[in-house]
Amino acid sequence: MINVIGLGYIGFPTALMMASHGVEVIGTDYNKELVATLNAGHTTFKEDGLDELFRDALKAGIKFTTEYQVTDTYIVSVPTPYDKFSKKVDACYVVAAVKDVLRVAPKGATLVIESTISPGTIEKCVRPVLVAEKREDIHLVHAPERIIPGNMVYELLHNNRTIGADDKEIGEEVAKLYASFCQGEIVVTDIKTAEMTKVVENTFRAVNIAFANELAKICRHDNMDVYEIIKICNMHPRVNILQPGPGVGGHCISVDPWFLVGDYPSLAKVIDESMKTNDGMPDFVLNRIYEIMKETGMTDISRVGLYGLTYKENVDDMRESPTLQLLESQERHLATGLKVYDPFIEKDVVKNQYHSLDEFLDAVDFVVIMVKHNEIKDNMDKLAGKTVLDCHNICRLPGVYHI
Ligand code: SAJ
Repeated sequence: MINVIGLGYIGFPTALMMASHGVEVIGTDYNKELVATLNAGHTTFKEDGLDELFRDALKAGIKFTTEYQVTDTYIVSVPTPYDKFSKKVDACYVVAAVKDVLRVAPKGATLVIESTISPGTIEKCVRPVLVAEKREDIHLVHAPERIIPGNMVYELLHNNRTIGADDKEIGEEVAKLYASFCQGEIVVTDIKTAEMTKVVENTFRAVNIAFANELAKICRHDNMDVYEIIKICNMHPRVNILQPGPGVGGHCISVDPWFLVGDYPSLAKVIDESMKTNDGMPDFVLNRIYEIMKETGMTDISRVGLYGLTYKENVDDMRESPTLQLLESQERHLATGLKVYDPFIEKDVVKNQYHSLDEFLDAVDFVVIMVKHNEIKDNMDKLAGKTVLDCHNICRLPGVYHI
């Protein structure tokens, strides 16, 4: 039996996937409300194919509880925030979960950590717990998750995986467990390499997004069309530039690269500058709003609306979202009034938030497309006659502004 600890964005789908592929799974989370929601048959976030997977896993007998189980394999997938000042990973949730597991884990059990951690975290923060508790019989493994919100179920099935272990044989056993559902290649390596690969993957993407964002700024400065330039450059066989945008959100690409900056401040220069470039994008958009209002003679900020609150399209996840960053920046400039709407966010989370596209559009003359949800792509004609700042180059109406 596998005990999955932490039933959030990663632990929950992973537990479901294993259960629906014949593995006996019990999911544990200390959040009573979350466990009650799952036990009542409801998922806690939206994701393509997740409800079907949940039904299959329930049929297969998956259970959810707040209790840690006595078993031979644990998978820990709890959040790893970072300290905003030091930029270092904060492994407190991982350490707390490991301590809880050690209370019940039998001799020789395997403890797999899926949470993203910076290289050396297991050595520095987790192993000392085992030593202090005299539990060096426990086998440590790191199996960093790799799935992308919006396509999690597909990617769980198809992505290649990395398993880092002290003991190759234990690594192979865990690889076999993941192979119960994973159709990709599973590489077994050591723990520190696995930790590093995960952070490097997200850093690669962050640096490349920063490059696209920097190009957008250069092109704006000299009135060049960044999208046309990227399109042409990408026709070169060895060039593949990503797309500029209003900023980088989510709990990975906007966070993990900071771990490298925090741990290697004098070495991680390109990474540091890239992260600052991406973090500066919401302010850049705010400035574009100001420029466009000046150009069009608009003076009433309450007639300006931000479309989208989530960190990217077609998900309901708002963690580190560029829109939230922009609204915070607006407040820091002692201004208020921007209207906001997102079809995926039903609760009121910010001021001046709308819950119907039509009502939102009636209330504004200037729309800033912050997120390219399918809803706005399918309703582009409704933006006709309005001032539009399209941060994703999806709107083909005449006179549209870009970042
Ligand atoms: N973005 C751009 N321009 C682009 C692509 C993305 O501005 O060309 C922005 C998005 O709008 C979003 C942010 O970047 O705000 C990140 O979005 P994303 O879709 O690139 O990635 P995430 O954060 O949803 O998921 C990433 C994935 N990592 C990589 O692609 C290397 C996923 O595979 C990881 O599992 C996940 O991080 C994680 O948990 O680490």
